[in-house]
Amino acid sequence: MSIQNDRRHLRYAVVGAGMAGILAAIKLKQDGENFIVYEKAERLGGTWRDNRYPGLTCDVPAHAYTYSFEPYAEWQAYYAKGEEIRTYFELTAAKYEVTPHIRFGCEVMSCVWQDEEAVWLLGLSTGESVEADVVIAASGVLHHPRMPDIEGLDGFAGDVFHSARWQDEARIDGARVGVVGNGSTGVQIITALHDRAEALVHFQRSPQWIMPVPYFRYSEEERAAFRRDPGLIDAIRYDKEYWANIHRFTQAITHVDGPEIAIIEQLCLDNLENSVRDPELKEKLRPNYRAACKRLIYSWCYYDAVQQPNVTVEREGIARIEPEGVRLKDGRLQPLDTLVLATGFQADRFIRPTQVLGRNGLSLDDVWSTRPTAYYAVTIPNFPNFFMLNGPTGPVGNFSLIDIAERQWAYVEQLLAPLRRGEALTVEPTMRAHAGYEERRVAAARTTIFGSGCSSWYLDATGVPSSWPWSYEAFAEAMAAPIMADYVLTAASEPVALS
Ligand code: NA7
Repeated sequence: MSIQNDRRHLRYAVVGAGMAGILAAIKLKQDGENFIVYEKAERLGGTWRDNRYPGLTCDVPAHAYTYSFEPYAEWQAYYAKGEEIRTYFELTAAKYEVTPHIRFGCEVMSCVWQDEEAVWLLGLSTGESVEADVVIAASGVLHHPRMPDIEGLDGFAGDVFHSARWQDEARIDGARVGVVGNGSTGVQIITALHDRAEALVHFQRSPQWIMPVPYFRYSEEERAAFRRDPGLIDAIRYDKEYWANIHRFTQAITHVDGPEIAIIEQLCLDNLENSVRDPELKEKLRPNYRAACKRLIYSWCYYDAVQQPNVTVEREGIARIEPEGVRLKDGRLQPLDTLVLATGFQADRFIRPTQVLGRNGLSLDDVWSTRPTAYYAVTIPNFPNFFMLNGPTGPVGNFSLIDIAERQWAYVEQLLAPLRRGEALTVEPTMRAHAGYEERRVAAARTTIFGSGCSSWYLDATGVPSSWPWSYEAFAEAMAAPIMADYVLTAASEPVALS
């Protein structure tokens, strides 16, 4: 750490060059800070680099899923395609000149806090060890594919792969394609493939509620107007109705007997009742849990897709995979050329498998043995100068994770301020503050719609919803001003007792 102009210049290690890592890099660059972004892959973009399946669409309106400081006139439609989003991040990183700060093909294998020097020692996949005063963990949430444990998977004669590992050479056009899983991914793939495959089978272990949403394309005239006047984009991003919807949505999640969730349930039910003609198919598609318990699926065309003559919804359980297709529990075989596993992700990983050791060698794996947790989703006691963007217990739902990461960055900056001013060496929350936060959070989380009786990646290993359980306004308020009394600032490098 060096002191220049009465201001300490810290060395920052940003882990991950996805949406949140690029955000951190831009902010650090603008502040004239010394930082390196470590990215294990050869390209930036995180989830938007890894996921390339046909139909990939962000279900947050495009102009809201955009950095607030970098409005984008080029979105083609109300909901952006994955490829456009990837391009947006690449253009934005280049424009703000952060791409040269990214070390591609360089995975952070370990982060070990050095008590004496008050620095983080990072072990890299290149074999190097580098020091950093501050670690920004921007490693994403859903990035480790969850492969299903289905007998015979390895023996399938056709192409089989996880949705986040799309194989361009796989047989799709004119082929018999099966998709296992009907989260947002499986649903989007079905809507994109029904007019390409000869036969398409959607294997559903549990049906999903489908929220009908508007979809429209922006015309070239509209995009030209956005280019001329970014205020028009702001009008969409800060549209009162959009934010009223966010408010209503969080009210719905957090008040399971309230009018807002009743409206969502009715919209989903009406969608099913009015869109699906065949009574047998309608019953197959009817969930037996409450809408929004699993992450709500937004789609304007899924029910159309599954009613095409070449599409089959298969609710019968999968007995095993055989070389020629999927054998169902009732003995039938669905013959397939290609099998896509849209079976989700290990949602409890966060920065792991990177080994993170805090004060006195305390391991993050041990701290997270019950469930991943962080004080207000950003910091962890005994892990000084370690900040997470989109970390555990933050809002996950049908929200813009960009907006969430920007608010979290504003929070982090306030915690960094005393370090940057040279008034402190380290900052971390007290154990008492974190324990109190987590106790309140778990109690509230149990009462949310996510805990109303369904399986989903929102639940931790103990069955408790893992996300922010209060309103979005409460999250925005919390991020606007850290409770500094809940933090310990140390001027010395000695380990501190955190009460
Ligand atoms: P999700 O939402 O976790 O969905 C995974 C789907 O895969 C879900 O329908 C699961 O059924 C199904 N699944 C998982 N394992 C199996 C096995 N073994 N057999 C059959 N079916 C299985 O993942 P997505 O990729 O769709 O979406 C992840 C997030 O990405 C999404 O929420 C957005 O934030 C973007 P289940 O419901 O558990 O019965």
